[in-house]
Amino acid sequence: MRPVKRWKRAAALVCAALMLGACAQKEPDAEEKDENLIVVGFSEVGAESDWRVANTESMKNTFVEEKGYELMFHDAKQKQDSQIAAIRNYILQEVDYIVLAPVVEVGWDEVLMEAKDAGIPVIVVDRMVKVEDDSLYAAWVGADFRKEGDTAMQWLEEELKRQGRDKEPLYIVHVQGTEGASAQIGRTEGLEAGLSAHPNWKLAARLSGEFTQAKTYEVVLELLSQGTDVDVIYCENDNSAFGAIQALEEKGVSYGADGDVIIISFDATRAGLTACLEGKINLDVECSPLHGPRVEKIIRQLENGETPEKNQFVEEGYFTRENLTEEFITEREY
Ligand code: GZL
Repeated sequence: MRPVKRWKRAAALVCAALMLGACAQKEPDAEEKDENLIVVGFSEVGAESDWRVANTESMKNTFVEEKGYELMFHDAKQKQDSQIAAIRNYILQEVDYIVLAPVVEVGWDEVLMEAKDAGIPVIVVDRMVKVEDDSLYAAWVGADFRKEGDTAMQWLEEELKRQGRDKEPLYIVHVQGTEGASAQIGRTEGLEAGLSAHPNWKLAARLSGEFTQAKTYEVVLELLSQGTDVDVIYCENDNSAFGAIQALEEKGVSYGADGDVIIISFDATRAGLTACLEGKINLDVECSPLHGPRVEKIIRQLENGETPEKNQFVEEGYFTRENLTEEFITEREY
């Protein structure tokens, strides 16, 4: 483990507090910390969704002092500039590892080169980074977002056959997540492939829900007020699905497993699965946020001088009312 210079980190901490404001969370006096701890600097996207909160919790529950870690955490409030500043702060403080959950895929080459020049390995988690030189990060772990979209299209095709609606025109409203995020890119690609494969499926509207309930409620309510034909609302995460449902209910439009409008969602958080069990969401495609242990495994490999697998995809399923029970939902970790 790299010798961590406490006095330099303390000085950098003062700079960081000025630069990043209250976002930079730091444990009490570093002097009390055990010199042998592995210091991990984690740059998180924000707290925009239930999924993101669970992802943060997984990281904080993993990198604890009892397991030999000191975690430095920064919430970027979905701003890439803020993430870049946090990474520079971690470099100043000479952390042992940087973990980055990138808000979008591009714009990381320069700061990741600075980390590389400082000899600090970077592990990318959840969304991906697109960089010229993939030696700028040691490993990535996350979901196959295109596959998630394909899973949703496969299910929709089968569901329409089951309902005897597979030959009719079908109007799909697409609510996208944060533009440029891997989850948005992959899930959008899945829908676009589905639209290309089914000439009777029509894109009624493409809206930006930014992965949040509030924004999705606003844009879907506006669309419904225009009298647009809607048969399916394809929401790129659960919080967007909750916003769409809020708008549908306000307009008195029936939806879900027993209604007119089919709701497709992603993440399969506990709240999303509860809505699915209640018949409010027709399909919820799983996207695990529990990356803490997966990132720790990568760090342990690096500590042991091993080379972790570069891109590590997590296996995922999907849920409908038919394959859910209250007990199952209660027992899930998120
Ligand atoms: C997916 C993750 C997305 C979730 C959203 O891995 O990047 O960001 O689907 C979250 O809930 O905001």
